[in-house]
Amino acid sequence: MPRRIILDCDPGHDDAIAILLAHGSPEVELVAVTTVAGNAGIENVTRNALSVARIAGITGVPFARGAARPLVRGAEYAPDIHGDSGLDGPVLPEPVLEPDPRGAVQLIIDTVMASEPGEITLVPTGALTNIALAARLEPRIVPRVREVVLMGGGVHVGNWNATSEFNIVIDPEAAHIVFNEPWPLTMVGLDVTHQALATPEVRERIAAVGTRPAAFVGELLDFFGATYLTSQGFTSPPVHDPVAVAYVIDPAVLQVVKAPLDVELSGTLTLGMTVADLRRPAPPDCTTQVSLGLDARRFWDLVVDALTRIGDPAA
Ligand code: PIR
Ligand code: CA
Repeated sequence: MPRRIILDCDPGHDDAIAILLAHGSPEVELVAVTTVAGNAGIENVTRNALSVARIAGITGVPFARGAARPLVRGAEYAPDIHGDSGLDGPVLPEPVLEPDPRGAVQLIIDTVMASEPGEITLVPTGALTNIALAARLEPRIVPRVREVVLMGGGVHVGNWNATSEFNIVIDPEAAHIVFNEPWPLTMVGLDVTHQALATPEVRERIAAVGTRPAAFVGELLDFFGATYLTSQGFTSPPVHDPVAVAYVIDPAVLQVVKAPLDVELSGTLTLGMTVADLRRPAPPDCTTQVSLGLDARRFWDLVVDALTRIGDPAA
C-alpha cells in the first residue's frame, strides 16, 4: 500500500522538485497538493504548482490555494532565492487544472476526515499556516493523521537569520501550533537539507534522463544554483523540500533521533528558532523526531528514479 500524502507547499524551485519526486514514486500516492504563501505570494505559488502539475502530467489530484499570509505577522517572500514569481527561470506552461474551490484548509480537513485513521501523512514544505489552521478548525484531524513530515527548521543552523529557517520564521506562531500538537512529527531541517546538494555530478545524472520534466528540473537548478551562489555562497544549491518526501518514500535516507522540539516565539535574537532537546534519553512520551544525517546518494537515486518513471507525459 503506498503511503498517501498531502503535499502542502509554496513552489518554489525545491517544492517543484518535491512534487515531481512524489508523483514519480510508487511508494507514495499524492492525494492532494495545497499551497501557502511563502517563497512568493499565494497567487504566484498556486499558479506555479498548477504549472508543475502540467509538466509532470499530474491529473486527478486536487490542488487548492491556501493562506495568503502568516497567522500573526506580515507576509515575507524570498525573491532573492526564487525570483519574483517564486519559480523564476524556466518558461512555465499555462496551467490546465483549476484549483479546488474548497481551498487548502478545508481540502486538508476533508481528505483526512474521509480517510481511515492513520492513512494520511502531511508533508508541509512551506510555512505551516494551513496546517495550523486545519488543526484549529478541525482538531479531530490531529489523532487521525499518520504523521507530519515537514521541511523546516534546523538544530544547528539557520538561513533567514542566524538561528532560524525561512519556513518556520516567517510564520513562527503557526509552526508553534504544529510542533505542539500530539501527532507524530518529523522535522527535516537544514541540518540535513544542506547536504542534499545538486552537485555537477547530480545535475549530470538528471540531464541524462533526457525527458522534458528532467530538462525542467535542470532549468530550475540553473536559476536556483545561481541565486544560491550569489546570496548564500553555496557552490551547489541545497534542494530542501524533496528530502521530506524522500523520507516518506524510504526512511533509510535520514538518520533521525527522538527529541522534544519547540519553536521560539519571543527571542530577541532567536525568533523562529527550532529548539531540539537532545539530552538522552528522550522522554518516553516524546512524539517528535529530528533529522541529523542524510544518505545523499540514496536521496538522489530516488529523485533520478522518479524522473525516469515520469518519462515524457503527453502535453
Ligand atoms: C529556500 C527557501 C526560502 C528561503 C531560502 N533562502 C531558501 C524555501 C524552500 O522552498 C524550502 O522549503 C525552505 N524555504 C528552505 O528554507
Ligand atoms: Ca518550500
